[in-house]
Amino acid sequence: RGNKITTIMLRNFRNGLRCRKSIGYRGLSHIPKLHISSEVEEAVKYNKPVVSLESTIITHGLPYPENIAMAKRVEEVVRSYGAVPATVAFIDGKPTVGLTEKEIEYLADANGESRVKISRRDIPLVMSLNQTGGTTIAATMILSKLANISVFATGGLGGVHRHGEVTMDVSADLDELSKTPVAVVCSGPKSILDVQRTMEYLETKGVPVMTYDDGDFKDGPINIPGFYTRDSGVPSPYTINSILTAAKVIESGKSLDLENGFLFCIPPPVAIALPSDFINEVIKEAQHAAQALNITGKAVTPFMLDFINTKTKGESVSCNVSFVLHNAGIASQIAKELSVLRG
Ligand code: PSU
Ligand code: MN
Repeated sequence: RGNKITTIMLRNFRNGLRCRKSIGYRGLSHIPKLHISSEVEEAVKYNKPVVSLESTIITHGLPYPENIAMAKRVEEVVRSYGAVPATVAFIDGKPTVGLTEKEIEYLADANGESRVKISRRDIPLVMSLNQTGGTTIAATMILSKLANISVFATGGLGGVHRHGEVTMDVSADLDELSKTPVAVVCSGPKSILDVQRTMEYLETKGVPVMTYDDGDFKDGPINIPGFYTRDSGVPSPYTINSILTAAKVIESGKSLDLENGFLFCIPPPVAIALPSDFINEVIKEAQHAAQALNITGKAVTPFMLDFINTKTKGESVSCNVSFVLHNAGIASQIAKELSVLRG
């Protein structure tokens, strides 16, 4: 009897070994690898200007079909400036830098399938489960860095939410800016957030925040834009008035291997900015609705944006699209200036 048990134990032990070996081998070969499109890879290799673009705005920030139109137009804008666009996302688990048009359509038109909102913490799960989704600013910065892309354009930054000192809802975008050397060109944190605390947090984390002076500000100190509006009421730590300065800031950080990113806030052009009183009222309503419905965590921003879109009868969405296109133009110019500096 003893012998029989020993034989069984031995067999189980051998099976276990075999099993573990095969799981290890198959497991590794099934982990999706980083994919960089050949166009983007070439451009980076030969120091041509490249601008990366996020995709949570496609999957969760804008409604269909405006999302798909925006995703294509923003790439055209980047190209019109002579830079190469690199839209970033996870496609069936694969981290992808430089989506094809088909991939953009697949991402934007979910057709009832779920699309994940992917920030830093979500990445390993999305890869292991072969999920498809849009990358937040944080996740887009991570993949941009892996692809050696220095400049990234988008609409609104995540930040410290209102009452964040109680809820601790602070976007992972802010921590990413402290540890990943990519320049984010955006319209500032949306005024659905606590802009003052967002700035405090970024200061603590060592992130340079600069507002671009487009020449249309009245006299006086320049404030951070409030995304929909030119003025959030919160002072901007720095103001820059040239593309060259922006490029020099990025290169200065790189020359000392500072690991942090950079935040360039581009005020919305005067002609398309929304009046503060109007939008602030809508934001307050959106916030009350979110609280009443107990919306928390990563669902907060998409909920608020959707609510604001309905309340403004689509005006917030068309503003959002215009700002992204405008920011992409400025980011492309910064990327071009960087190529010259590095040339
Ligand atoms: N703010 C917007 N539109 C957006 C986002 C933020 O006005 O689409 C997206 C961006 O991708 C940003 C992310 O990185 O939401 C932040 O989400 P969270 O607060 O859950 O980190
Ligand atoms: Mn959050």
